[in-house]
Amino acid sequence: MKIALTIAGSDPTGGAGLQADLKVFKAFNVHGLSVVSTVTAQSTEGVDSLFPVDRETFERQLRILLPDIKPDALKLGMLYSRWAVEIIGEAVKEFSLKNLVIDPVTVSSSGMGLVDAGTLDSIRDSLFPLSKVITPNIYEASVLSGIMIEDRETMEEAAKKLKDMGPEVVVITGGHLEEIALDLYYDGEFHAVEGEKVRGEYHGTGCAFSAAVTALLALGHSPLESVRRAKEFVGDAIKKAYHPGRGMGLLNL
Ligand code: PXL
Repeated sequence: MKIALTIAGSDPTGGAGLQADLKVFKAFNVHGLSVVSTVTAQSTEGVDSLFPVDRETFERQLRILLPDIKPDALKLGMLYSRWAVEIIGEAVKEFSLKNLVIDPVTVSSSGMGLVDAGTLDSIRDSLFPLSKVITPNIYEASVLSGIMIEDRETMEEAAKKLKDMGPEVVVITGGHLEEIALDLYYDGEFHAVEGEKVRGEYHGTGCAFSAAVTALLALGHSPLESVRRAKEFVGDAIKKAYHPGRGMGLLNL
């Protein structure tokens, strides 16, 4: 069985974070490993508070796990702390980890900041060069590239600039231009990855998408095929979404 690792935050609702990632891995019949960076207290109505694990707790999880099991792919979700970035960079090199997918999480869908000062810059500077695929949404891509994305042209400009920072593939998600949900894929050439536009706000779509890309890379698919299939997977999960609480809908993963 292929193996994927998520390094991410815990979301008690099960809609995002490492809980969602593990469900997605399972949906692709990939064994899931998880290392927790931060515990969140949240409901479907929003994130209440964040409790980053301490440095030793974080580092030890990786140091004990990785000599035993080597994942075929891994994804980074919410890291919060800047030191977590250093520890991951060292581990990726030391254990020659391949197929690194980075979801540069910045804020929750409810608007809560999910990164400490400097963490995003550090992810860009030290982890983008080690990565296979990065999956920023339009907001994250704008922050990381310094280019305010307003249309297809600025989206392409930002994708080029992000690719120059080191990843093999840049996927900017959530381009709601006209009636389709357009994701822009760039590996030196542009590919539009289209999906049906579904109205409404769903919790955890970014997590589920990057987890699906990770699972598909672990299974040996090309990055473009992985992104196309991941987009279809998330589209289906949105169509079957449910509302178990008082707030946002959760994907049916
Ligand atoms: O969707 C971003 C995200 C990632 N990880 C965790 C989260 C959220 C959003 O709330 O809670 C743990």
